[in-house]
Amino acid sequence: SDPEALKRDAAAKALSFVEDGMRLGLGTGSTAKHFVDLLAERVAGGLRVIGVPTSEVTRAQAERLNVPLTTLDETPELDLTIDGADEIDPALNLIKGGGGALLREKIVASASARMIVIADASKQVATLGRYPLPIEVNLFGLEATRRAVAKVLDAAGCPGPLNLRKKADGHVFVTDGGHMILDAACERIADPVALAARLHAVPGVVEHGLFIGLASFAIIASPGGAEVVGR
Ligand code: DER
Repeated sequence: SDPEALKRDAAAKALSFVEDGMRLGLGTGSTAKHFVDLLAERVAGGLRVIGVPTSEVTRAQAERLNVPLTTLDETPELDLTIDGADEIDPALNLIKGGGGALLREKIVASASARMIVIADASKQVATLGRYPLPIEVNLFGLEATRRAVAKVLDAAGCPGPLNLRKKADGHVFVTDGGHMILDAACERIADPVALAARLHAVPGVVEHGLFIGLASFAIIASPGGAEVVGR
């Protein structure tokens, strides 16, 4: 079946884990979009939930669909975050950030008791890294940060290149948080845990797309149906 149908299947299965009264993290991306669509239908039917959106795009969608929203300041502890991923390895470590929302996504996932990843089977990999690793960086001293990040990536065996993300119109992409994103071509990341720590140690790096130990389980959709994949 077509990829959108698979994404919708995974989103529908994730909805079965949502209970009345839950405080939810609302993910970003095309798969999470299906989840918010389906959640809104349940809210219209009387389901009582509140959600913290992980991006301005998801906020706008939720507002348009009348999904009640809150902020992480008002609701610092969430019950469940549902979000997509660009890559999922067997330990449920993720690469995220293809949609540029990784900073709020990681903050919201970290504030949640559980995080469910929803994806079609194309996201499952044996080793992370074929998908370019997004690294969110502060504008101040961008070139110095870029050099420092390049050194860390070299040491981790990522050959590069390290590209500043641009929008379709050629202008530099700026995140909801006002930062820029460097996308690192690694091919394969032998030790995601070590790379995650080394990137955080670089001043100027705000966040990166390696989500280590945050996903509780994944819901993977394939033509045979959506199945739960544990850690
Ligand atoms: O940008 C993100 O982090 C998205 O969640 C991404 O990881 C998955 O987006 P997709 O569901 O559109 O593939």
